[in-house]
Amino acid sequence: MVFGTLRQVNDLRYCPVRTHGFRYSDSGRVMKAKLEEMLQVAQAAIEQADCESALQDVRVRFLGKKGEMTAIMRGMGQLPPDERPLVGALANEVKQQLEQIFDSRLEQVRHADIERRLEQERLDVTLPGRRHPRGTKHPITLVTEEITEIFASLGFGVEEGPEVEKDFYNFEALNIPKDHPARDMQDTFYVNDDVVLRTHTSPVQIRTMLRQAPPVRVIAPGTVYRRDSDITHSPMFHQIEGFLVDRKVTFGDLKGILTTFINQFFGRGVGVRFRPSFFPFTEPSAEVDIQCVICGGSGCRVCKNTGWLEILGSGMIDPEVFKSVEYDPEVYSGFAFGMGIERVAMLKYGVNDLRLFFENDLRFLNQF
Ligand code: 2NL
Repeated sequence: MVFGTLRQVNDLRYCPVRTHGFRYSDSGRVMKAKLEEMLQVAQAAIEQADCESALQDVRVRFLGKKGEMTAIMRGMGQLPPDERPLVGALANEVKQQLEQIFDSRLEQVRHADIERRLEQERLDVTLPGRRHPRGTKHPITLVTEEITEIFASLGFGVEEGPEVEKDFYNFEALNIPKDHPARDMQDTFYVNDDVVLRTHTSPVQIRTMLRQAPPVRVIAPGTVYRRDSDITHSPMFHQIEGFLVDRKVTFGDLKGILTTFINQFFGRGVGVRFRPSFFPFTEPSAEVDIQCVICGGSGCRVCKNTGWLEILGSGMIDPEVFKSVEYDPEVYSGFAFGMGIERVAMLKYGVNDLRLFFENDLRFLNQF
């Protein structure tokens, strides 16, 4: 009986010399006393330890490899041989008792810790949930969608195509001659001699015409690239082009469709004018202005005091383009147009700096 024996052993004052009916030598008595004292001190330390790590420290201090128990047991060699088994047994009992006290204290401490955490970290299931922040659509996306919707309501489909494009689709098929400045290294990003980053979404329309016979009406929104970077130009920007081809399409159809679009997008009653212009892929060509949305036409910084803002390029598709896609210019005619989405978005929302669209500043983006 471990406890019985120890209680006897502990009671040194009343039984200083004899234990288990055995008379110890001086060195045996010293070791026995040391073991008993250690038991007392360790017991007190275990009681005081109030967390798991403090408890582990106490264990190391008394029972660890370099601990007090080991130190005491070094005295074994000095004992008379017949005392060694007795002192060894006593040491084992002390160790076992310590371990038992230690384990029960460990359980207490762990239990107390769980209780404390249950109290402190109580989950309040009645609290409202944390909302995930919701993004908003980028203004360029919003404007692209709005323009697409308007043309969809006029019967136009939507086509997309590659941003890395062959010279043929981006330039050659559009009647842009070899010596045209747009083809210059200064203006276009070349991947190699024959491959460019598309400078407009016209190649999407060329691909569409090569794929399907008239009648077609399609718009092509997308990202385009030009070697241009200053306050009003970004090397990456967005464009929507559109075209319609059928028998007997006239400039009147062009004016009707584009005026309808402008009235829906900028509001009914805004002034519209068509100005003669030139593009290699249309003939005749026209630039389309609207009355300045900032000053209403009286003249300001934005319209450079003209009262008008250019928002579209357009024209009747050049017969040379029809030849590239094997449409018969004697049978078919059509119009095409193109606009920069950033410019239209700036006018619609009164944004005065193009760079705001690409800086990803949430204070700007959250306004849309
Ligand atoms: C502008 C001018 C324009 C076109 C784009 C086009 C496309 C094909 C055939 C003929 Cl496939 N034309 N596109 C026509 C006229 C003007 O854009 O100022 N864009 C920002």
